[in-house]
Amino acid sequence: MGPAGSGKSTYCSNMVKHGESIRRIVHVVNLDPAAEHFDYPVLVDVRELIQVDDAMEDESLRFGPNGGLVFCMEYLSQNFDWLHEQLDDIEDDYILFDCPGQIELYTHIPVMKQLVEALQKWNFNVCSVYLIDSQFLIEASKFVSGVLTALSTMVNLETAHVNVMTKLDLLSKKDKKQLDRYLEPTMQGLLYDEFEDDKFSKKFKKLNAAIAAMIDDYSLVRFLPLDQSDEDSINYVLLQIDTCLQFGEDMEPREMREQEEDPDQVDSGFDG
Ligand SMILES: Nc1nc2c(ncn2[C@@H]2O[C@H](COP(=O)(O)OP(=O)(O)OP(=O)(O)O)[C@@H](O)[C@H]2O)c(=O)[nH]1
Ligand SMILES: [Mg+2]
Repeated sequence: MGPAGSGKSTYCSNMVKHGESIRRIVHVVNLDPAAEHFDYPVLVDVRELIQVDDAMEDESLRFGPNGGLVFCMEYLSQNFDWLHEQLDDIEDDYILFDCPGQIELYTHIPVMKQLVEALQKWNFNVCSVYLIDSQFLIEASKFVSGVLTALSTMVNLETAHVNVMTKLDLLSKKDKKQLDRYLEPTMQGLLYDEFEDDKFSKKFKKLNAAIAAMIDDYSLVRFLPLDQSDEDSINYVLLQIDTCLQFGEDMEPREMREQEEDPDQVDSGFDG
């Protein structure tokens, strides 16, 4: 998940490619009814159930793009059986869900929460991965709004949750030097620097201090850095998420079985 353009589809595509290089199968489900371009192979595509044009072009609906998307996602929530059928035969069941970016799906309407509950009912371990573009983070005021959206998603979905800062390859050397401040942020410290200036009113500063204290109180907002040009960085993110999912805990016996059958084959075939 994550705001529009934060790199969700690219993340999925990078994880599929990384999976190929470490002999691990990563499936992707496209959950964006408005998706036009992605370059990963899809296991399931929500557009086969409904797409945003259906809701926009229908004479009786006539939605715009955002209302259309909400309509499609609600339609999906009424048709989870369809999704369950498509997921039923998967053996190597590490599945990424490439979600739409609209924040209201995570904060205002229940569809994503319902999806999480359905997946859990079907015995999947679920971890939310929330992506934010590092270009927006390297400025304290934008960072706060990014953190708040990540936090409200986390509180709303109630799953294990990992925040990832994407597009590090695009940061300048100067911005990279500041990165540590943002990966494990103390909000009060960040905002103190930003709003020290006298041009801000007392009330505005007080509001920001209150928001910062609230975020610090949760002390749950951390970001994993992701540089798609660095294989180690991709692997690090994958492993952190594996830990949250307890993924691969049942791998050992199967790995040993496979080694007995085929001594060359060590790390393929995970069970989720
Ligand atoms: N350099 C660089 N570009 C990236 C990275 N991730 C995404 N991009 C670019 O950012 C743009 C948006 O990426 P997408 O993966 O489509 O983002 P998205 O979150 O799926 O976007 P929506 O589905 O429209 O919400 C594309 O032009 C990508 O090529 C990255 O890590 N590095
Ligand atoms: Mg996308």
